[in-house]
Amino acid sequence: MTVDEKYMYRCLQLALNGKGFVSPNPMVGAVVVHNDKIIGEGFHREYGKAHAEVNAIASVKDKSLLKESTIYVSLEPCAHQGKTPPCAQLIIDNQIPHVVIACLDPYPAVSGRGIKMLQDAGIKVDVGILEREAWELNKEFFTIQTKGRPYIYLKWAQTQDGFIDKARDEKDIPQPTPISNEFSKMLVHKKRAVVPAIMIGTNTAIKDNPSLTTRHWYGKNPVRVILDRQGRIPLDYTIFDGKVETIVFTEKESSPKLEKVTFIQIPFDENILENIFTTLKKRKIISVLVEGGQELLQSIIDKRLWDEAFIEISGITFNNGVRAPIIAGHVLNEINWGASKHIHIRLA
Ligand code: AOF
Ligand code: ZN
Repeated sequence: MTVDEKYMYRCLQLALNGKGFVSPNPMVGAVVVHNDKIIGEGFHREYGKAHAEVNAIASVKDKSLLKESTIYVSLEPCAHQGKTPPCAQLIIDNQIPHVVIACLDPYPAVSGRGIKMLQDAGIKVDVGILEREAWELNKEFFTIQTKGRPYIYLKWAQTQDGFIDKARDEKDIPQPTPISNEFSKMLVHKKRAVVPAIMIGTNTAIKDNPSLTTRHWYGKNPVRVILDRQGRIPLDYTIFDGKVETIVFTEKESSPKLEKVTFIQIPFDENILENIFTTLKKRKIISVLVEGGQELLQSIIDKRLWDEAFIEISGITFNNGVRAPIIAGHVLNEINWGASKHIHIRLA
């Protein structure tokens, strides 16, 4: 590990302290180094509040040392007047001669301008230290900025013989046959607790009457996002219990007034997924966990509108039923837990 990487790792570590508090802003950490010694540290603590550089510089006791220091930041210092003044200007004002950055800020008001401001002021700037790690840390923020949609996680459990559900008709509902074991269920709920939204299609909502909460873990419940073109989901179902914020995309002009439920009317045409994701982005939802069903998952896969997928292949067999989605990607991890295999893939 190089010296630059060592300090940049510390920036990433600090940045992580903002997890859960800064979204939809990125998590950012900064470290001020003088003569190979850290003399100041900071991170972006809360949405709308001071940026990492501000906190790091403020924590330096002897400000006269700044003129001989290097500041490490996990994201390009901002060049814009947002909710806070530009960090690049703060660095210039404090006459810090050297800035080391992990990656560029794709935010249109910044993207490269922060670096230019610094360089124009005669400051030495190095970019690209732990770039991949820094991207990974804020992959949701970067995806929103570069692709204009939230970061999409897909998740399903399938049987050994490739089914995600038994063939069920209206009279069987809602009685899904469990495929995951209790432990996997807990892991799914853990995942739910760290995403701002969870999404399912109409069939899943009708057949399973799910609650989409984090009850097997702890933490806040994500916003429920449901597709219901014709308003077929019964109003006494759990998703309408008024306990968790719920967004229903529908084609119907008029919908009932329900507590914590927002009906959004959109055309169910070939651009429906893009429209939904744009709407969620506008609502500051930076990532979505899509849990089913087959149709919704497959259409997201076919349109390459996903980023990561978590697939559990359990030991049981169904012989027939609803076929699991077909997906291909870059395998990040594959692990066996008891009778289940868990595969984690990323869009290639
Ligand atoms: C930095 N350091 O610690 C962070 C940055 O509304 P504002 O003023 O908080 O600006 C938000 C934008 O600033 C955000 O979208 C991202 O581009 C950048 N975040 N920049 O120099 C930081 N958190
Ligand atoms: Zn800033």
